[in-house]
Amino acid sequence: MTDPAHLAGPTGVGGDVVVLGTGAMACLFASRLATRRRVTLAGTWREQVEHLDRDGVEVLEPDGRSTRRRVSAVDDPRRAPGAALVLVQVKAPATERAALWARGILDRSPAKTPGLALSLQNGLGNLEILERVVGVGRAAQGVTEQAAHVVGPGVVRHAADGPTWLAMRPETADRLETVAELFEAVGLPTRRTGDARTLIWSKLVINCAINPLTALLGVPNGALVEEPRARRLMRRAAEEAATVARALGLELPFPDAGDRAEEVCRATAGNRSSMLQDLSRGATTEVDFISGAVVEHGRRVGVATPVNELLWQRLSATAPSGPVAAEDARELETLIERRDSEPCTS
Ligand code: KPL
Repeated sequence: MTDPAHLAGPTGVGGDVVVLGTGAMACLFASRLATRRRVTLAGTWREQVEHLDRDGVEVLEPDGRSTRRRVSAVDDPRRAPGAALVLVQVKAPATERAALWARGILDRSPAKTPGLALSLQNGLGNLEILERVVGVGRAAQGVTEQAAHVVGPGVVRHAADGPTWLAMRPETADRLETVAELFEAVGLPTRRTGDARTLIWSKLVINCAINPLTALLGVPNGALVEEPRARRLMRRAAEEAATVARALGLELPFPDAGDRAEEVCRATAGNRSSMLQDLSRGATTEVDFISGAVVEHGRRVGVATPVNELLWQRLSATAPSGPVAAEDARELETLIERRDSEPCTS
């Protein structure tokens, strides 16, 4: 296999990597990249950072194998070493802060060419923040169909393998191609697209359908297709978001948003969604950047999004009250009550 470092030099975007974030996705990407590169994870979750720095990151793979790889980890991202490639894998509410950290890391990089801060996050608005803080020529967007969750300090279960998509915009395409080759070389299947907005909305349609419902019901992704009422709400959330995307002039890469959401549920059946993981550990969720973003864009283009509105209101203390259908609200409450009387342990 060719070594992508030859394309950018050992100090370029094919060289050392800093991953901002220490959650499941950050650990998964760090573990893969550590087979070829020096990787530092930087985050503020102190217990996780201590384990990662001392014991490395352990990934339990879908086929039952497990790997443990050495990484460095720092609990103050301002002390992360300079690097020309920064993966931004913090939760959306932390992007503003992470963008400042990313700028410092890129500025400290020994590389002669400009580096890249690549967002691999869920939700709307992350790229715009990165562009503002690190500059358009150093900000890039990807989304990933990998699915993983944390099972213990420093240990991640890789629940499903899927492609990572990179938006090849003219400002960054040359360096992002090096990143794509690096990802492929370390076993992260990678696809390229020209359209960052469509890419982000394609993932948003899925996240607004799966994440809030799995979080509220405390179930793994696959459970949503097994319960008819949950399945109906999930499909409607996805369809509302797809209608908003179309009203914004975007052409989504799947004909039916509900079917696509079901497909992702089945492909990632055993995974605990990122929002369920956040809610379980008492962390702020991304619901404002997922359901909230769908509702707000829907308002701007005159598309009603009552199911997203309901999920947003149920999960966010700051969601403004808007119209929701009483029947949907009753159905959701019934599902939640059932969860409370039959707690799910998976
Ligand atoms: O992106 C995800 C997430 O959990 O954030 C999905 C695709 C729903 C996989 O769990």
